[in-house]
Amino acid sequence: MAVNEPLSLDDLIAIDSLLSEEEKLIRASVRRFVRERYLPRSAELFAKEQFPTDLIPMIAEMGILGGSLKGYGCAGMNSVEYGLALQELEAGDSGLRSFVSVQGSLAMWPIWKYGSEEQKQRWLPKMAAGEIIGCFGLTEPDAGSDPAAMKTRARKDGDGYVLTGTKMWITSSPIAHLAVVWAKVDDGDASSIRGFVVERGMKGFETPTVHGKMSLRASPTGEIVLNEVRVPAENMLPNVQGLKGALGCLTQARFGIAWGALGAARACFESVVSYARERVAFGGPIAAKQLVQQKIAEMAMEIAKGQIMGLHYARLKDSTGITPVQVSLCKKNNVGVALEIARSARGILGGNGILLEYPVIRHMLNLESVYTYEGTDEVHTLILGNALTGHNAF
Ligand code: TGC
Ligand code: FAD
Repeated sequence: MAVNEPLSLDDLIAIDSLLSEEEKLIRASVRRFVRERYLPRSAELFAKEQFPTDLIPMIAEMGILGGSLKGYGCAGMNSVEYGLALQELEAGDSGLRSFVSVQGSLAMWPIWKYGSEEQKQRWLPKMAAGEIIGCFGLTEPDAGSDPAAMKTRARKDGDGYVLTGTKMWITSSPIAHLAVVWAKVDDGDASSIRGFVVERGMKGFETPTVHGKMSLRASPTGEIVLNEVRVPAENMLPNVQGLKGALGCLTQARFGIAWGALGAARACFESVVSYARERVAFGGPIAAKQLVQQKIAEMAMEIAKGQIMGLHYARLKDSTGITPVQVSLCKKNNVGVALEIARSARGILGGNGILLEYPVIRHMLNLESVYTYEGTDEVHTLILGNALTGHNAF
């Protein structure tokens, strides 16, 4: 029987007709960067738990650090351009995308949104250029899904604050020059929470690395230990108070993750289609077996639905705006399907599926973190449940 050339995912989804030339250009340049600069090293970086800091200048040059922000040396991309860039990065590795998400949405965005003009001028241009690396400290050893329960305290002291506490699971903290840290002021409740820019070199600030992760191994994860760190008042973000400050940053980052995760899913899909066309069992390529085709068809279907959802909400974000609940829908759906796709692809590769030689197990393990961070799958389910029923089930 004749064997045809396979239809590409891009052609199936046919999203290009809905994209501008600039959007396609950004996608192409990030895709090229990932293929040429990241993928040849991806397995080794994962195996050795290394983040490629040497690539930071090139990432900055593409305009993706704080890419969706306007002014202060940032590229001012629209949400589709930014989403496509993150998707291409995550087709390389979730750790690469995480680095960019944290820098842009969790470290630069709060300074851009809640900071004084002086703070913006001081930090943002250098962060966009990749000369200053930031991280975001919200989670604590005993407060992850429920950040309102944080124990970190900022005690008012003269014209500054003294910060004490421990933040856990902090992406990029081991390599960061500054940390946006959220703390309750004095003995206040969640309504007293403020954001502080804590700089490396401040006495009592340490960022020990978390070792032994089996996921996001190419992303440097650490703690932030604050031992009576004196932070001047001019390092406090003046324009927000309460948990909504930190949660506002998460809304930005979650949106990017919803796009990014589909990049990892696409990489798994492409790997598995080419493998299935070559791998022979019972006298023929496994691509010709109905059960394998069912899995491949379902993968493509879920990626297509996720892409269309992402595109819709990105356009909406740039026109009328989107709500945190809509962002939860996107994050939960796209990360959930990406993880299922990676697991299914792993199965199609058989024994080879557990080798780092193929990208699938790396993506699968990475997506386990993506499923948990930025609001676990359950947290987003309950956010949606609350919105749709009016009953808070937390
Ligand atoms: P709740 O009473 O619901 O809200 C407190 C205030 O915040 C407002 N708000 C939001 N604002 C902006 N964006 C959102 N997504 C918001 N969600 C809530 C809300 O309107 C309220 O404002 P106001 O003016 O009335 O004070 O707060 P709650 O304590 O009941 O918690 C709600 C819950 C559970 C949904 C929230 O705590 C939550 O999302 N938990 C998950 C925590 C989380 O996602 N952590 C992520 C840490 S960072 C990370 O993982 C980085 S990974 C690295 C990478 O990105 O690659
Ligand atoms: P918990 O909150 O203890 O949750 C444990 C389980 O209980 C989960 O399945 C959860 O869904 C479930 N659960 C909790 N509450 C409920 C409920 N009410 N109903 C039903 N189920 C519930 N944080 C940062 O601040 N900055 C970072 O840069 C950062 N980077 C990270 C990088 C990695 C690799 C990882 C793994 C995490 C990172 N995090 C970061 C932390 C991440 O956001 C938290 O792990 C996440 O929010 C979950 O918190 P937790 O791990 O404490 O789990």
